[in-house]
Amino acid sequence: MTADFFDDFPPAQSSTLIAPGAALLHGFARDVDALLLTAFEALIAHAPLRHWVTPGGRTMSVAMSNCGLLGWVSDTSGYRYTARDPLSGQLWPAMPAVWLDLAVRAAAVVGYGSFRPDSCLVNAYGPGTKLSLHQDKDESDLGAPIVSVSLGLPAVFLFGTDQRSALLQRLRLVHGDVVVWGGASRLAYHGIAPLADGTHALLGRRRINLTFRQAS
Ligand code: MD3
Ligand code: FE
Repeated sequence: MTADFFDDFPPAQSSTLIAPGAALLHGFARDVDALLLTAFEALIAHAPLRHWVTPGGRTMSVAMSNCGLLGWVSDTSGYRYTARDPLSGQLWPAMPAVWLDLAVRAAAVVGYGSFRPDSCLVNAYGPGTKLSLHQDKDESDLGAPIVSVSLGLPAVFLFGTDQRSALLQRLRLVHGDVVVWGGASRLAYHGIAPLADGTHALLGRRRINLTFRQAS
């Protein structure tokens, strides 16, 4: 068996229903990974990755940036979406066409043909970085799904239900995986376990996650 065989496994089209309303599209982003990364480097040159402070006063271990009409920001006064990057005072960079196209195609595969994200939150993880259990509910239309794209090192994604106390499922997300979170999963509590160290061929010791949202 050669390495070439495994390069195409699992097939890009395969998908798994991981929770009611949540579909994992295995490797859906893999064939455009280099294009996604080129746009990522350009984006962070204009809106650098930074560590927000939570309303509780803790500095997040995930480094973040945004693109699109709105960006997700946090400080001691709360979480919100803003049109401008608080760091520079500039509008967030436009959403790269290759990113938008990928997110729209992924949502359409799962039945959200009218999904048009106006915001993309970029999350960067290094070894040990985690994202604590939370819900995403700062978006105005909770009927719209969120599309997430995983690149680089694998992560263990934790998710439950809309009840914080629910038992958590663990799911490994690898380079190129795309998840569409809609329906009953939209308000599920979720987080990322501390990232295991490793080296990814394209991204090195990093994991990048793109979450596409209809924020307004
Ligand atoms: C389920 N990001 O940015 S992506 C986030 O890998 C976030 O960086 C994680 O949670 C990351 O808010 C997880 C998967 C994800 C994103 C949004 C969701 C799952 C979700 C919203 C609702 C339910
Ligand atoms: Fe989230």
